[in-house]
Amino acid sequence: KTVDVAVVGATGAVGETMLSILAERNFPVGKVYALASERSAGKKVAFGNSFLTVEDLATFDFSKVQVGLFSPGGAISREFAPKAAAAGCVVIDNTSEFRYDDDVPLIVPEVNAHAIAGYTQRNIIANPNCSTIQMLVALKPIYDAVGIERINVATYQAVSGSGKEAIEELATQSARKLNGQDADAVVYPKQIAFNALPQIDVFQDNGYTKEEMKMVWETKKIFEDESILVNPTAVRVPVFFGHSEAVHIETRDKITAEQAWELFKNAEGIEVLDTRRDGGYPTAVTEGAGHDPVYVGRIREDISHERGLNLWVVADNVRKGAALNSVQIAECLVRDYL
Ligand code: 2RA
Repeated sequence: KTVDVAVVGATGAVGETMLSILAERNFPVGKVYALASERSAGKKVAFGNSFLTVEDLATFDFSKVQVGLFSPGGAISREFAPKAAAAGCVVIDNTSEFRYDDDVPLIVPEVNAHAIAGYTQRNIIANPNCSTIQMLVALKPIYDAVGIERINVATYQAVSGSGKEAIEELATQSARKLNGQDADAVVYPKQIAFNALPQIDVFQDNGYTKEEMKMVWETKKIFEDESILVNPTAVRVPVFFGHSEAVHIETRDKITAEQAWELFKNAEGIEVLDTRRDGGYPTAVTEGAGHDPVYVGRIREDISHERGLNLWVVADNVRKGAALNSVQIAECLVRDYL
């Protein structure tokens, strides 16, 4: 069985990666349409060994496709996802626009694929935030085995999470600074080259940023557990691709590092890199960029808490954090529901 697919936001970092992953994974596409703004219509984007001509989203007839992979920015999804859904296209949306609606499933296939069944309510499925996805893929086996009462997490997020302009800003700013020149901070509030910014997205009244609160809200929804306590600090670092996270959890029942290691080794979507030797852990540059698994290392019992466990979690934020997770949701949808 094949399905016709539209990729919305096809010229963006995530949209381009969605197209390449659809081709890489031999997704059963009949026709695939690359959609973007009128300004981008006519451009060519790669799809496997061929090219697609970008079409104008505003005039596209969504009754022509069964699945829409959206990553066009929140405002565009807000306007066009309901229209596509009404035309019979099942929308898998990568923006935060619909994630917190009770009648929209929020899916990490390795964690809660069963919840995809709820897509029939609005014909919309939401893709979680990249920093949430990699953390919950890593925590799922622990959560199922011994329960998790509390999560403290500090993230070290690549600039590609902010899109192509941010990638360009890091490169240009770094070169200018190395040349002793000034470099304006445009995408970010402050210089990102050779720096670390403890702000991703806007500040909330409680002093957390929206990126941090997304990790709180989405963890509770995806684990279907309103009691779990989540305390994030999200930091932007001068890395191009790959988010890293220092995760400290308090489990309900005691688990040793060895027991956790075994759970990770046998868990879907996880690769363990943890030798306790020089370089024996995953990093954004080596394992993060361009890879699909969620990598787990630095597994160790918390010396300050009897049921504490510490992890270092790395994943490609554009692939598993957005495009791949969306395509995996589409694969489950086509296999089990369409
Ligand atoms: C970021 N998680 O990293 C956000 C959106 N991709 O900027």
